[in-house]
Parts: sequence; C-alpha cells; structure tokens
Amino acid sequence: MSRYDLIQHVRGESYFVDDFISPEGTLYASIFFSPKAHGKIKSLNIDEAKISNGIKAIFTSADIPGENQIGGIIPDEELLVNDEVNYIGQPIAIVVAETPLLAKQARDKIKIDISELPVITDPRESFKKGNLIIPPQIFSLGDVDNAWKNCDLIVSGKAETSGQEHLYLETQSALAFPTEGGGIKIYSSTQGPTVVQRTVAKVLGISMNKVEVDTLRLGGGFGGKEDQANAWAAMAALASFKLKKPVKLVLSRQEDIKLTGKRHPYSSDYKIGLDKNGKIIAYEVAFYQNAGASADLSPAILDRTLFHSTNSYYIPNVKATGYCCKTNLPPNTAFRGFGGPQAMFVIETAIYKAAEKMGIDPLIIQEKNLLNEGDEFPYGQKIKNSNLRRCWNELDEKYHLARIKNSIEDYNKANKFLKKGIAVMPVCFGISFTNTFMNQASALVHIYSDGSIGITTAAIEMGQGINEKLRKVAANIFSIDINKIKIEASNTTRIANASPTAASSSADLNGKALEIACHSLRDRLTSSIRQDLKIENNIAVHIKDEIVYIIDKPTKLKWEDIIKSAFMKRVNLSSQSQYATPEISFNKKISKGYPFAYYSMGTSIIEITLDCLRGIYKIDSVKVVHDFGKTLDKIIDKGQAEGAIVQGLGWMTIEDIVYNDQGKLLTDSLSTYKIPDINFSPDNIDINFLENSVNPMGIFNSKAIGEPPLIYGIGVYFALMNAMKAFRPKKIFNISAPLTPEKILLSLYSNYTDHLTSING
Ligand code: MTE
Ligand code: LUZ
Ligand code: MOS
Repeated sequence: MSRYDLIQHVRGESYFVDDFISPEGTLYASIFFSPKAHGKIKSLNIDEAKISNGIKAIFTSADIPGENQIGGIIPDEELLVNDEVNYIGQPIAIVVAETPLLAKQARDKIKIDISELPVITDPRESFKKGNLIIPPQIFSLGDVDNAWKNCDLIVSGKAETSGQEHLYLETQSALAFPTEGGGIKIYSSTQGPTVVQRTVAKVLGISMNKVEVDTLRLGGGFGGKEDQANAWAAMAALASFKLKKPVKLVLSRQEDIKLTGKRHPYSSDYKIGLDKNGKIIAYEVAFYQNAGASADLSPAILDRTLFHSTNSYYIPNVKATGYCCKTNLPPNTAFRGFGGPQAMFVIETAIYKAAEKMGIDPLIIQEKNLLNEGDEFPYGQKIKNSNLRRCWNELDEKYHLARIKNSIEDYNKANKFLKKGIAVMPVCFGISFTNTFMNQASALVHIYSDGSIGITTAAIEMGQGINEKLRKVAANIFSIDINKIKIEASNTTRIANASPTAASSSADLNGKALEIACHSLRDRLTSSIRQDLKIENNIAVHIKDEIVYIIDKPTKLKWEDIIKSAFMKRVNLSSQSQYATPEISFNKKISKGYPFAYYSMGTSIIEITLDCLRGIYKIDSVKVVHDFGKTLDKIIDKGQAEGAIVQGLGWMTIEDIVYNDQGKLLTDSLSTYKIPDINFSPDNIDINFLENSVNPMGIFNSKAIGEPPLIYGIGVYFALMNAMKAFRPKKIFNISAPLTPEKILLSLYSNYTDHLTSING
C-alpha cells in the first residue's frame, strides 16, 4: 500500500465530514425539495413542521441575506426555489432540528401545492422548443460541405449515451459554524473549496475573507463535487449564519442520488465520409447535451465534448456543433472525462458503422486514421510528442491483435450461443482546464523547527493519491524521509483563489507550485549551510538522504541540524508559491488556440464473452498500453487506470439511469441502479506503462492519469456489438448505450417465438 492514509482508511480512522467531532450545540439540517419536475409553487405550508418535535428553524428563499443565486458559469440557479420549480429534488426549504432524524420528520410534515407545467426530459425536444442554455457552439476544420463529394462512402446515424451516477462513498456533506464578527467556517466535502467560499459569500452577502472553507479529504468526488458541493455548503452555512449555531448537513444515499446531477446523457447525430481505403475525409456531428434544469458546468463540459469530437484521429474536414439543452432534470455536472467520453463514443460509433458498411474490421479504420505527430485538431492545436502510434504498436506486438481475432473467430464457429467479441479503443485526452485562467495553483510550505514539514495546496485528496504524490515531490527535492512530510487539509485561508481539483491536473498544477516553493526553501537552506560552514558559492553543497554533502563528501551535518541553525539565524522557513501553466491559450470567439499543455494517450483491447441465450456477458479482459510519462507512483497510477476503466465499463454496460417522462428518477437506489463489483470486473486488467516517455509539462516528467483511462471502457460497447454480430450476422443493430443484458436480449430476438425457435434449433 503506497498511499499514506490507506492504513487509516482500512482501520476506519480517517475523518470524513460526518466524522468530525461536532462542536457543542450542533444542529442538523434536512432539505425539503420539489416533488414535481416543473411548475409554480402555489402554496407552501410549514405550519405542522414548525411545531414538530425538536425543530429549531425552517428557512426558505425569503431568509437569504445575500443573493439567492449559486450559478457558477451562468447565474441561473437559485439556492432555494422562490417561485418556479424545475426538477424533482430541487431544494425549497432547509429544516433544522436537534437531531438528523427529527429534522427529517419535520421536513416530511411540510406540504406544498404546485400548479404543474409541461415537463421536458429529452434534449432534442428541448432543442426544438428553443430551450438552449447558451447559443450553439461550433468547432470546425477544413471544409466539410465541400468534402462529401470526395468521399467513396458516407454513413450517418444517431448515437446515444446515458447518464451516470457518481456514487462517491461519502455523500454530499457540510458542517458550518459561526465565527466572530459575522463570519462562517465550513468543513465541506468539495473538490473546490474556493468555489464553495465564493458561493457562500454571495449567498450570505458577506465578503470572501469572512468565509473559511476547509477540506481534509473526500470519500470520492469523480466530478460530482467540482461544483455541486456548493449548494449543500451554502445551505448549512445559511442555517448556521442565521441561528449562530453549528449546523451539519449530510445527504442520505437516496437523497444524494435523487437530488444531485449526474454525467450528461447525450443524443448525437453524426455523418462520416471515407475514401475506399478507409481514410476518413469528413466528419460532421451535432451533440444534444442533456444539461438538466440549469447551466451548472454544462457549457464547459460541452466545450470539452467539442475538443474531443475526433478522439485520437486526424480528420481534415470537421464540423462539430454542440447544443446545451435545458430539461427538467437535476442539473447534470462534471463526471470523470467531463464530456470527452460522450464525444469519443460518437466518433467510435461512426467508425464502427462505416466499417460495418465496408465489411471490414473497425480497427483498420481506427489504425489508418490515428493521429500522427503534428496533426491538427479541429481547434487548431497540433499534436506534439505523440506516443499514440507507439502505444498502438506496442499493444499489437505484445498481444498480437490478428492472433486474438483468429482465436475469437474459431471460438465463435465452435459455439452456437456463446460468442466472443473484441474491440480496440484508443484514447487521446487533452490535459489542462479548457478555461485557460483556471490552470494555476499555489502551495504553502512550512518547515518546522524540528525538521518536520507541513504542506498546503489546493489539491484535494479524494482517493486518487494526490497527497502521496505531493509528498514524493517534496521528499525528492529536499532528499528527506517522506515520513517527515504531512499534507494538510486544503483551506481557503491558507490557499486563496484556487481552481477545483479537477481536469486530472491537480498533480501537475499543485505539484509544480509545490516544486517552486520547495526550491526556494532549499536555496535558503543551502546558503544557510554555506554561511555555517564558511563555504564559497562556487563549491557545490547539497543534501542527500538528510545529510549535507560538500562537493561529493558527506559531512556530519544532518537535516535537523541545518533546520535548527537556519531557524536560529532567523531564516524564513516558510514559502508560498504560484504556478501557471505556460504556453496555453484559447480564443473562445473563433474556437481556435492551444488549450492543452499536453495529451494523455494510449490504446486498449477489450474482450468479452456474450451468452446469446440470456443476454448476459462476462468481460474477459482489458489490455492497455498507456503513456503515463515518467510515473510518479506506479501503484497509484495503475490503480487510477484500473478504477477508471471499471467505471467506464459500468457506464457502457450495467449502469442504467432511468427517469420517467414526468422527470421522476426510477433508479434511485442500489437495488435498481447497478454498478460494477468485483465479480463484474474483468478477471484480467493488464496495464502496461509505455517505456521511455517523458513529459516536461508534467510534474517530474509524469502525465496526468485521473480521467483518461475511463474512456477505454467505451471499447466494451463495441466488443459486445461484435459478439452480437457474430450471433446475428445479417442484423444491423442500432442500440443506445448502456448495453444492459436485457437490452441485448431484446435486440437479439424479435420476439418470444423467435427466442424459442432459436433455442430449439
Ligand atoms: N479517483 C478516486 N479514487 N476518487 C475520485 O473521486 N476522481 C477522478 C480522478 N480519480 C477520483 C479519482 C476525477 S473526475 C479527477 S478530475 C481526478 O481524479 C482528479 O484528481 P487528479 O487531478 O489528482 O488526477
Ligand atoms: N473542469 C473544468 C474540468 O472546469 N474544466 C475542464 O476543462 C475540465 N476538464 C475535465 C474535468 N473537469
Ligand atoms: Mo474530474 S470530472 O475533472 O472532477
């Protein structure tokens, strides 16, 4: 186990928000939310709730001292509904009582009368009605309209992916308490303490310096707490601010599933044109993003969809249009990949369908069009230091694609109802926030007089191992025992104006900021040593394994000695630093620029066995060659790749979010929403690290890893489609993701008689 808090986790000793020892007098909040997806509030009756046992207060929009507004990108989201409800689960009132149970009991006594309005859950319907949150966004390269005539084959169709529930282990939680002078302090389970701080300040009508947000760690975020921790923190803060008491708000699992947004479902139209050799000449795509009832991060997510509309391929003529469609569902939000996976699913579908028409294997088209060094993306950036082909070739050399394909063909010939399928899935994911200004971070490092070190950055530990990576950076620069280093909670008083821990960039951004701070401390320490030992500037001094070396000779001076001496000489043993990614820029007006510091890339093979009698399947293996750069921590990176892959597999297969046409979530618990478990997961996930890859834009030449491998999971959809094709060679399947077993079964057979006839031969 390489992560330093793992032992603590296993023993149940780590603190999450609900574990903090509550201050004396802590009260508990419960949220009353809209039972209807669209309508006007005619009346809200809190009479009975107000006299409920243990009740302390009920707050509605009228009680908000500042702005009733939490929209980050667009101010279109009320904290508490004032007049019109827009989704089931939208918060209307905060009920505060002596215990969590009493708060829920009081909450359930609130009565509401809503005059209902028409409900829209489908993004295309919303588009038709003109309900767009932002104007259509377009990325283009070359001249698509003129390119079709040069194509030997044109294929068009529709591709759809469903949402995905984050299902972080720790539900949304916040604990707020008043501080002197009308301020507030909040322990929040958030990926972005600064956005929580900004939101709370706005809602309470106070300045940001009066709001302190502290985040020790998350029990998972996966994007679900990049923006959507704000509301709960603001509600706890509002109640606490008003009552001058500590207030804790922890959503139950079912509330969390119902009330919060998910990965965006997309419905897309594509048109792809190729020459007779399989070279892609033109690609046109329209993305209908199901944004839910307010903007949240949808516009930024739609941007990334457009950035990744061509995945790992070079296509000379592209037109990609994105529509951010408002619907009566909870606002959908960031989820590992941030709109990228949705886009990549569509181009892979287009390639699959073109291959089907041509009667060839999709991987021939994939390989032929793989990005080469210097190829241009539709947004103008050209790929540099591309290892995409190296990853592809190494995967092929190691696992022999042709051989796997032959053995699958033999297997499928020999088995009537069991069919194997294989797909190859390459990935090329841009690393940097696409909003350039967000690519900055800062670090604060204290060396205490006993030689131990405390580090604060904006990076939030949510299971991805960032704390261990940061410790490694500092331990490496100072050349000291890693156990001397502690990573402190992220805190807005120590680290200001921070971007959320997101976009897989936290190790790069915070690591590089930390590197700068550590270097300046090391420089101060070296001059302190020179002074102590009376050594000239031209003689090399360094610390190795906590011992001072002059040129290459060890001295008697140890780490503790030099710290003590520097302290006695009044050397500043604290350092604060900022890092901003160089080189990147993006012109939003023309949708061109150089938005990404670099790309995370690789290729995978996914193999499955489908039981065509029952529609059930087993994912046999996922084999990957991925470019991790020079990994900072092999075990952590491998864990990130494996976890992301399984999450991607779940999204494509068994995770099925269902809303009815009245906007009610039918899959609001784990009995109806299935996620991968150890039995579902492939027996064999082979992660190979591409050798000899360095990346100066990443910390210590490493590469970001948090999100990109999720995209490998998309391959399972096409592997399943191939197995279905082996069973029904003449049938053309057009099925939306996820490919649940029931959906597969219903697609393989036209009806019950058909099924029976098949069984009986
Ligand atoms: N891994 C764990 N265990 N838990 C998480 O919540 N979030 C993912 C990824 N890996 C997540 C995770 C997402 S969405 C992102 S953006 C990155 O971690 C963020 O962390 P990083 O920037 O350190 O990679
Ligand atoms: N968040 C964000 C992200 O604000 N901008 C991004 O580009 C991004 N990318 C991935 C995940 N979160
Ligand atoms: Mo990850 S979707 O950037 O939080």
